[in-house]
Amino acid sequence: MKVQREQLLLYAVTDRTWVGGSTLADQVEAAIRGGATMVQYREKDRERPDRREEALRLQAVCRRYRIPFLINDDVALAREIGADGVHVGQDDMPAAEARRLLGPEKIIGVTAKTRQQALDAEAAGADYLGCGAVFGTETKTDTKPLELASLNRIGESVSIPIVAIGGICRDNIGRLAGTKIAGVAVVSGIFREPDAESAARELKELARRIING
Ligand code: TZP
Ligand code: MG
Repeated sequence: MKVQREQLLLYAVTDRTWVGGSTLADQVEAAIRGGATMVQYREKDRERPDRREEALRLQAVCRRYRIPFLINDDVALAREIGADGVHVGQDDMPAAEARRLLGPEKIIGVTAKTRQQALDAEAAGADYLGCGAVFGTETKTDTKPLELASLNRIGESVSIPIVAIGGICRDNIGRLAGTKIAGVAVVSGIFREPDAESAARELKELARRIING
């Protein structure tokens, strides 16, 4: 399953920090009902068996809505459960190796913060790039800011679509207007909100306006 540009418009990346009395699967379903176009399971602190079980639950939800479901970092888990793809950072398994293991049909996303990383990822078989952090974020503390000029340079250098990530919320998404992105990847702007569905709905509408004119 290869990714279409439109499927990157509102990319919901999970964080169970704010799940409270709900479940992550319910939160993801709410995000999808609000309009999330793709989902990434990113739960770095969970033990493997719990992660596998939770990933399977989320995958079932995504399948029901025909939304691509990707796993962050863990290519072995993605293979094991038959996820639609993986997202790997620069310190994770190299994209070429992930491609070799997953085959040509799966979606591979790669984090790229420079033009060179973007070109290398494209050459290695990436389907899309995640670029950030475009704004300040509390979700990932070890990430450096990426200026919008650099985001555009990356977008101009490759022919695969790019998504912006990092601190994107309803109040600042408008600042991405005119950049070369196909969509936005959002964690707290959806999952920290008390109503993930309406947060996703609002972000999708705003993303649509800045991306498709
Ligand atoms: N990579 C760069 S910033 C970031 C990741 C995973 C975190 C994005 O989370 P949020 O809550 O949308 O800022
Ligand atoms: Mg990673």
